[in-house]
Parts: sequence; structure tokens; C-alpha cells
Amino acid sequence: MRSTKNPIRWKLAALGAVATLVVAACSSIGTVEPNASGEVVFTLTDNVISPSVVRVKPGQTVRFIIKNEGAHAHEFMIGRDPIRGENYLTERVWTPWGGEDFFTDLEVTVEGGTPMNFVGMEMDMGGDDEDTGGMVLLQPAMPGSSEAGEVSFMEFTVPDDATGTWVIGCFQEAGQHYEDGMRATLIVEA
Ligand SMILES: [Cu+2]
Repeated sequence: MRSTKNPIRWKLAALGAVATLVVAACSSIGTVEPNASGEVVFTLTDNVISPSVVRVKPGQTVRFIIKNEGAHAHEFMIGRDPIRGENYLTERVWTPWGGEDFFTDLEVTVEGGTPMNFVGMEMDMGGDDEDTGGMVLLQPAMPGSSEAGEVSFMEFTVPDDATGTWVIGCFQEAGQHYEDGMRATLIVEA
């Protein structure tokens, strides 16, 4: 008799395990943490940043792998309180960032894409504000090409005083991408 009951018990146990996994997955749905190597893969499309929520720890060294899989150029910036310009209706201009740029005074190693104004990089794109933050611009694949769009690798150690919530955004086309929802959340939490 036990041999006929056991399969049922196994099925129930399996169902229970599946239910537990589903609950565990739902509780953190959309939130991604770096893997054991500190890596987080971001995918930029038209006009979405995925994943939508990333959680890192103060003092953690992370390596962001950012891929442009869209048909347009996209940028990867992190900051706080972007401001929509006063002449928004006619100019559709955003100012990232009204608050603070995450990369200000932060040493960042960038490979790939077009990095701009990062501290520690021998790069000045014509502005005099090279200590005020940074971003990377990624070109899309050429139309009709079988090659992928640009990939950028961005490595840095999360500052201890960066605790809190940040906005990851793309402000290409005078902020239209951001308007369209091309943004994600970076949570710095111990
Ligand atoms: Cu974009």
C-alpha cells in the first residue's frame, strides 16, 4: 500500500516545493543583485532599461555589463532628481541631474562604448566639468548588420556614502527616452 501512497506524497511535496519557489521569486521580482563576481547585466532597448531594479551594497565592487540591443543610441547614467527644463514644451530638455551624479568623484573603469567625464579617465569631451560625474554612450548595431550593438563594461566600488535610492536613466533625444520610461532604480543598501 505504501508503494501506491508514496508517489502521491512525492507529488504533493513537489507541488509544495514549486509553490515555495514561486513565492520566493515573487518577493524579489524585478530586483537583481550582482552575481558572485559582482556582475550585473543591463540591457538597453528602445526605450527600456532592464532589469528595472538593481540592489548593490556599500563597499561592494561591481561590474556593470551594459548592452545596447535597441535600434538607437542609448546612454547609461546614474543620478538623482533629474529636472525637466523650463522650456520643456518647446525644447523638451531635461537636466540630469538636478540632485547629484552618482559618479562624481568616483573612480570608474570603463571599457567599450563612449565614456564621458569619468574621474580617473584621461578623457575630456570638451567640457570643463570632468569631475562632476560620468556616463557612457552606446551605439546600436548598424542597420542590416549581423553584429550586435555596443557593449560597455563599467567597474567601480560603491561608495559607503551612496546609501539610498538612485535613478539610472537615458536622456537621449532631449530626454524623450527618459520620458518614455527609459529608467531603472539603483538601490544602495547594506
Ligand atoms: Cu535611450
